[in-house]
Parts: sequence; structure tokens; C-alpha cells
Amino acid sequence: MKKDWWKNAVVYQIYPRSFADSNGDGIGDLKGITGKLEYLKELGIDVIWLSPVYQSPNADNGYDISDYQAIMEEFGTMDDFDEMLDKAHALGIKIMMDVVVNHTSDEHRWFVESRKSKENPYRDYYIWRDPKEDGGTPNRWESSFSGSAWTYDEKTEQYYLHLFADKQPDLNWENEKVREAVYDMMTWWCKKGVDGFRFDVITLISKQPDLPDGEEIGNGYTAQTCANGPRIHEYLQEMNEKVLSRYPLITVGESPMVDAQMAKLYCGKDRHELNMIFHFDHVSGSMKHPGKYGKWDAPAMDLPELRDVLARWQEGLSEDGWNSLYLSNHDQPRCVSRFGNDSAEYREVSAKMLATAMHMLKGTPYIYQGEELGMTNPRFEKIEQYRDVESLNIYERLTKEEGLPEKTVIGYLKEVSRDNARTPMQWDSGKNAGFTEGNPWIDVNPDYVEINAGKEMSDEDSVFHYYQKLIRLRHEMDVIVDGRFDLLLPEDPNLFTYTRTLEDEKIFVLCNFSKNVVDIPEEIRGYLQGDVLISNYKETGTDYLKPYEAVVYQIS
Ligand code: TEU
Ligand code: CA
Repeated sequence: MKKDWWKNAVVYQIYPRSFADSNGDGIGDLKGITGKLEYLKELGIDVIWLSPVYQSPNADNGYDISDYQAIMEEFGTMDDFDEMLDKAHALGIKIMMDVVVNHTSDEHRWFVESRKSKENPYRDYYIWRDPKEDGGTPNRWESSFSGSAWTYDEKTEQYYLHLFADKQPDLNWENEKVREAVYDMMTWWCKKGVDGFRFDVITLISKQPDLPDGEEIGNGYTAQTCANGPRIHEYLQEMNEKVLSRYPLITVGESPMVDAQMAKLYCGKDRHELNMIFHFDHVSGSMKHPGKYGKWDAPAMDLPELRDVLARWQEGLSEDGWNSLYLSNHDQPRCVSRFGNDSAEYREVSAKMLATAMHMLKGTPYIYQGEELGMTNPRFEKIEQYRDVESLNIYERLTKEEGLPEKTVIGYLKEVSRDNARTPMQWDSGKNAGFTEGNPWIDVNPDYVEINAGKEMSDEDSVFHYYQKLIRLRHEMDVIVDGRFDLLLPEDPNLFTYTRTLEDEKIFVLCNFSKNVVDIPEEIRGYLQGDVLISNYKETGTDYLKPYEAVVYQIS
């Protein structure tokens, strides 16, 4: 196997709770996934990134782990896991595990011990501090899910740190025993035969020892001060030495607060850390028009802003490092609703256009379940329909503490709640979109009657078949994997257009991000030559682009 095989790979993310339910309890599970592997084979992907399947009380749908070496009961058993892994491998599909080690669940054995007494051997596995003299929190950090990042524990009269929910206490990476335990756990999974790891919020694990307040950012003091801490690279290099370098893995670190320059420290060739990272520059909402309430009321980026970000990362990592390419995941609204146009008229073309723009870039593409069908935001109208801890907390805060009208807050959730990505996978036009025989844990998007895998698999022109073709092109053409990226028309209000070049091979990518007909500017007409590799309209001309048109030419 080529050492950097992951450069040729396309990854598909499964959010198990919402993928396929095999036993009618309304919750997706491992047997459900095993039953759908043929579907993924048909799509053509190489790797599955499996969101957490470990034992968890589900305060944050599995991102709060109470046992790293056991399977969540609702998802099945370790035997079910092994069966899934074997079947995936038999089909040539690799499995990448989600490693959540910035924090555990408060129900993890380590934390149960830790909170018992200040002398407990596990006390120092977590971050405990005395109250300030007035009884207040040790500093002003805020949880990503609203409120203070500190929770007071009566028993030992100290606060513990949690950058996310209060049921997600942060591990103390300064403690060597914590690090050893994490590496042992990862080795255990490697020995089982898994093929890679996605690291949850890995840039946050090294805290500054004195835990300073830091600067006030946006509307509060936030835990952003924790990103890229003083020992982060030491930890990742240690992890690489002890685990990652010993197996032929694919690794990606979820990396809030990292820019394209800093990224090279995480995924540069000679760094011995990770293969690639997920940055947030294009999914945090517009930077030009920041919201008063962070991501909640920031508009999505328009094309010029999005293009600037994507091009900056392409160029930033052109010589060293490697990009991950994504527009959606389980934390983000559906990309066709956010960056495209999900009206009946333009949903399919705009979904295909976005896919073209991303899949022709240099890097490893990540497809989030249902993206390959052009699934849309459900835009739930009632707070009772939301399930996500982040959404429920912000709803409380904005309606109660900030006094915003309910309608306004629901308006925010409809566009950016993480639940937009978490509605059940739409398999067919039958009951509950074929996701479950029972009552789904979260409502199915009613548009499943129109948008579902069954329908798309029997339609040659579907979004599904378009993704299949994009994946196939990447597997067949080295220029798509390794070619140099060159941006064209950096100031154009509507077009994202670039070339990729590898020695004497060249492709030309042209995407219209607007719903208007756009004349093809003089400067790029010279590139309209050679064969059309892929396009989202049956016919493409050389004078103008139709709404959301995308076309790729093989120039040489
Ligand atoms: O997400 C971390 C993260 O920084 C954000 O995307 C977060 O989801 C939030 O939306 C900020 O507004 C990771 C996981 O992907 C997420 O599902 C978990 O909830 C979180 O870490 C905690 O483990
Ligand atoms: Ca189930």
C-alpha cells in the first residue's frame, strides 16, 4: 500500500444515529450500517469516517464517551462492530474512528473516580480549580454550548473545566497517565484493524497552565484562548511516535482556530503529526458580516468570501501539508441549503455545482451522509423538534437572557442548528424514508418523498450519480489528486474558476454560484477547449453559463 494512500481517497461520514435503523427502535445502529455498505460501494467511496459509536450517555450524541472500548448499547455490540469492519474490508472500504479525547463523559470511570476526592488517583485526570475568593469561577471561559465552562462540584468544593457541555469534563493532557491511556486505547483499536482516526477538537487539548481569561472575542470571553496551546505539537508528535506512525492510517484533526499557515505545523511533511486537518474558515458564517450572536445570526458566506477562503487554503498548503475538502458534516447545516439553492427549481443543479467546485480541488474530499442525495435543511419550526444540546441551550439563552422573540431565535436555528444535518438518511419514499420501522428519534425531513436514495439510484441524472462520477474521475486522474491549483478571475462576483495542472495534463473548472445567467468573461474563453469531463447540464455553451452551471474541461 502506498504510504500516503489517503491522498487518493474519498471519505464518507456516517452519523450512526441517523443513518439506518435495523431493529425498529428509531435509532440508527451498526447492523443498519452493515446493511448499507453495498450502497457506499456503489457510490465508490474509499473510507468511512464513523462518528462516535462508543458507550455514551448521549448528552452530545456520542461525543461524550463513558467507555472508549465498548459500543453504545443502542448501536449494538462489539460483535456487530467486528462484523461491520469485516464486511467493509471485504468490500475494499476502510473505517476511520472518531477519537474524542479533549474530554470524556462525566460518567466515564475516570471522572467518577476523579470527583470523589482531591486525593483520588484520578483527580489529576481532569482540570479542577478552586473558586475565586468571591466564590466565582476560576476564569471567564465560556462553554461552546452556552454558559460558563466551569461547573462547581459541592463534594470537593472545586470547579471542573468543560469547554463543551457540563457532562463533558476536559481531560488534563498535562498528566502523562492520561496521555498513555489515550495512546493505549488507540493502539487497541488499531490492533482490531481500524484504518484511521478523526480527532475531535484536537487543537484544544493543550491548555495554558495558568488558564488566563484571554481576550474578549465576539460576545464573551471564550475558550478560544485554549486553541493551539503551548504543548499541542509535543503531544501530537508523541502520539504519532507511539501510535500513528506504527500503522498505515488516515488521520485528520478537527481544528478550530487554525489558519492556513499554522496548519502546516499540524500536517506538514516533516512534522510527524497528522495527515490533514479540518479548518473552520468557511463554515463559521461570514467574517465580513459577523453576527452579534456568533454563528447564529451571521449570514452564510457569499461566493467572493468563500472563494477567498478556499483559494487561500489551496495556495497555503500547495507545497507542504494537505487539505481536507468539506462543505458539510454533522455540525453544519446542509450545504445545498447554505451555499447553494434548495428551491425545487435549483436544488439539483446547485448541489452538483457545489460538489464540482469542491471535488476538483486538491485535497481529500469528505462527503457527509445524504449530501450525495442533495439533502436539505428541514428548517424545523418548533423548538420541540430540536434535539441538539447546543441548539436547546442557545434557545434558552437567547430567549430568556437576551430577551429575543422566539420567532427570531427559531429563525436562527432553522438556518444553522446542527440538527439540520441530523435528520434521518432518506433511503426511499416509504414510511420514515425507509430509515426506521419505528418512531425516529428526530423527525424525518418531509421532502424525502422527492429526495431519496431509491429514486436517485434509478435516475442516471441524479445528484447521487453525479457524485459517483466525481469520485470515479478522482480515482482515474492523477491531475485531480496531485495537480497544482491556480485560481482564475479572483474578483468575479459569480464565478469560481480554476485550473489544475500536472506536468502536461490540465483541467479547467468553471462554476457559476449565482442563479442568474452569466456571460463567460473574455479572459477565460481560451480555456474552453478539449473534452467536457463532467457538467451539471446536458448542454454547455461557450458564451454564457446557465444558473448554477458547472463544467470541467480536460484541456490537455
Ligand atoms: O465539534 C467542535 C466544534 O468546534 C464545533 O463545530 C461545535 O460543534 C459547535 O457547533 C460550535 O458552535 C466537535 C464535534 O464535531 C461536535 O459534534 C461535538 O459536539 C464537539 O466537538 C464536542 O465534542
Ligand atoms: Ca436501532
